[in-house]
Amino acid sequence: MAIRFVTGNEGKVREARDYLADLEPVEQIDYDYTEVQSDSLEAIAAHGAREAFEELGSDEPVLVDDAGLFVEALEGFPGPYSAYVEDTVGVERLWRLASEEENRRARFKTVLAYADGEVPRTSDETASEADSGSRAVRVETFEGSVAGTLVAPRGEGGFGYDPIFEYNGQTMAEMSTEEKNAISHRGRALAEFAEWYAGRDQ
Ligand code: ITT
Ligand code: NA
Repeated sequence: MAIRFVTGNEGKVREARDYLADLEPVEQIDYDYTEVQSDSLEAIAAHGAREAFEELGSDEPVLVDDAGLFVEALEGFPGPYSAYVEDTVGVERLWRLASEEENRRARFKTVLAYADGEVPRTSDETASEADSGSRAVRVETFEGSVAGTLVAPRGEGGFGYDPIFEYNGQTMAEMSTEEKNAISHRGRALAEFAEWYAGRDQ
């Protein structure tokens, strides 16, 4: 069964497809789930996955990915506001802000939230109760993070903040999708997810 990746970000889909190629096909779905106001990527992603699964109908599972760049010297800014900051001031100006600091360390984090309808029926629930009313939803979350250094923009690959995020001498925009997946926040979260997914319902 295909997994519906609910995101407007094609870069995320490319990475998930590359990573999950042997597991399941990944289909991109454009659905604007409510991004709850929260400092927690996990809360945002879990809420989004539940809502998308409920609203989109069909039994195909959904995946949501909420990510952020946390700059140490800027108290974790832009963190959960990373998409807003990229769209407004942009990556180049965030770099200029960070370049004023002696400490250039930063961390990328992502939370993948997966939702499907496979909830075991509880023992006190009758069959007719289970078949009527709202759908049961199971939500599982998977986290990944990577520590790196902010640098002046380099590289043409990747997306978003990749050109200013350096890991082991290379920016993530200088890496192939496979190289980035091997070390990135998303690659790590995808690894956790793939392991759980392969053993689910056993
Ligand atoms: P969706 O919410 O539709 O999935 P988005 O791009 O808005 O897409 P996020 O809110 O999770 O996604 O993204 C936070 C910001 O971080 C946004 O500006 C992304 O471009 C950026 N970002 C996310 N993952 C990244 C990665 O692996 N490398 C570089 N930048 C990334
Ligand atoms: Na977003």
